[in-house]
Amino acid sequence: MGDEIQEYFKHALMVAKEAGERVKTDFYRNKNISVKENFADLVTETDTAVEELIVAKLKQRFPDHKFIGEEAVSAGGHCELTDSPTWIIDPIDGTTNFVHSVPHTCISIGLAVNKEIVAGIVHGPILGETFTAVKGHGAFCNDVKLSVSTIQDLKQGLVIIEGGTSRVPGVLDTKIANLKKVVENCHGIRAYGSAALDMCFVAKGSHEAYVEHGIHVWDIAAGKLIVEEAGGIVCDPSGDAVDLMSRRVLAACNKEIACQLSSIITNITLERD
Ligand code: LIP
Repeated sequence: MGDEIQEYFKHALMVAKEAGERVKTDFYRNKNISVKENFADLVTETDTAVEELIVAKLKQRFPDHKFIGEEAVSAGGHCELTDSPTWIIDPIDGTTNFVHSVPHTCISIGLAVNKEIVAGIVHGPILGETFTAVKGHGAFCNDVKLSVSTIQDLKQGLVIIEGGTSRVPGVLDTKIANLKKVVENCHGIRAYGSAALDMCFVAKGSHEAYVEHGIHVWDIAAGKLIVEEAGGIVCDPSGDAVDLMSRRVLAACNKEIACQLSSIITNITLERD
């Protein structure tokens, strides 16, 4: 299986880079924008076109594989993770950034086999950073090996905590309360607007943790492996094992930071993917 995964990964990396060229071209143009769940949940023509491109290229080479793509699911498609090799795709993670021409935007492609992520690619075409991981082979950014931060005290850490796209009052109240607790307990908070890149920043060691409620499996599939292969941990914000379909995640450089962060967070239960 190891050689096969490497082959899948290499092909997907080529496809991600090709898709990145389309994202880069469209980034500097006027965008054709639509809304999904609410006025703050955006999709552009580029999201749809890039997802179609990625799925077509992967399907051509791996016709038996399954797919979970953000825009196909938003349009009513299936979101089912089985034991079959499944490509989990976010064509543009950080769509709001893309719309506003903020460079923190990326293509995220994760490959699950037996429901476990075995390869991950987070390609940021505007930032010029490509994060990759294959299970058991480490995590890299532009071919440089990544290692998480060694800080063990949250009070010395920099934490990423996102607002997300939900505008439901109760959800927002809990998020704001969480934000206050986190800011009271660390060096500072950041929000870059892309879950996949947020996770890669933990993998890179520049941030100690990232926590978010409201994300989807396509936002975190690739990032999960990249964090783990860089030596970090990915769990549920409650501290339990992560459930990729539960719409919430905590990534940290180590168990100590994960526990400290988890102990001050109030959790939100959301409809599963
Ligand atoms: C976005 C995430 C971001 C989160 C938003 C949204 P999209 O993904 O990456 O971190 O805060 O709620 O889910 O929609 O740009 O692919």
